[in-house]
Amino acid sequence: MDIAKRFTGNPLLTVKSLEPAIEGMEIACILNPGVFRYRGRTWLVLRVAERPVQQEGSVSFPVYDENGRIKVLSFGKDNPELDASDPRVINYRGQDYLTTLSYFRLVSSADGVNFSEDPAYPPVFGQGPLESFGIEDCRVAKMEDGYWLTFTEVSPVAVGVGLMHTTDWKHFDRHGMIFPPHNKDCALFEERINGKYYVFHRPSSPELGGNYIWIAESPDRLHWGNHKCVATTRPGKWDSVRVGAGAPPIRTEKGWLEIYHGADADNRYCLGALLLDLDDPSKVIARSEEPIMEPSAPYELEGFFGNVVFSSGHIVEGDTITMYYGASDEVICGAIFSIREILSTLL
Ligand code: MAN
Repeated sequence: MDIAKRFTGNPLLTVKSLEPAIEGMEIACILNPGVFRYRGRTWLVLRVAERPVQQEGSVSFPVYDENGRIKVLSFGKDNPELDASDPRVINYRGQDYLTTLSYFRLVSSADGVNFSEDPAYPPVFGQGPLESFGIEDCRVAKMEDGYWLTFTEVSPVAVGVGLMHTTDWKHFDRHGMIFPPHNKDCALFEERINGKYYVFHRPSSPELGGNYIWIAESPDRLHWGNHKCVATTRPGKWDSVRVGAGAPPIRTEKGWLEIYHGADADNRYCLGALLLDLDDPSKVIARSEEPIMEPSAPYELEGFFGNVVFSSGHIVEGDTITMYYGASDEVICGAIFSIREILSTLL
């Protein structure tokens, strides 16, 4: 049952809401934000995806070269060695490329609905060879020593998880790749449990296993071990092909509540919930049988990559989760959930 109360003003941000940050490009999508409170305002770390205005008959997209400069690659659509059947990724002669280059933009709001950009907080771009196809889908964990960002790093050799730390959102300490390929959907717990840091992550094991949610622990957030699988895909269900964690989990009386995404073979992305033991979050207490949110609004059904609701951030106040989510891989929307109501679907 879909129990999300969508904002009436959805979508809150579209490709028209910002100017492109890379010269000569247009914004193709704004999606999957990390969310946090800072200086009395609600902030979103947007994933902005840019590419050149597309010409008839070819597909062109930007990448960083070895000197960190943007270069544009272009392939003719009639080229028999090109597979451009997915709007997000193409394959040419066995090599995968992304059709857009993603980076992060910060916007903030006093009312949680109207967001604007402040030039004092410039965009954050990928750096170095492991981010030459961009950075994506940031999760923000607010901890006692500042904000910790986990995000996807993409390059010709890997899709993996990167880590950054900031206290002022102007200077970032980059800690490199914490989970090597293939891995994404990484969400830190915002507090330690029995002295240890915890994280959800999503390795992919194509031969044996699949795209499952794992948990790991660490003494310092840089070195992770004691990995355990907490949620697999479920044949015949809405989360039959891919599952991945969303925002940092929420501490509730009943356990850690994690809203995760699940996709089926048609690439339809819905949201469900996991409830995990407060003292040992590798123990799953309950899991949604049915989605708590599924694509239904027009902006969730049609877009750059339709039939997608994808969450990587929210604000929690008492019983209320205010979630900001990516719809159709193209726009940013808002929705409200009640924690009590989610728990009642689980227990
Ligand atoms: C998938 C999608 C894309 C993303 C790539 C690389 O294909 O999630 O949006 O760019 O993976 O992470």
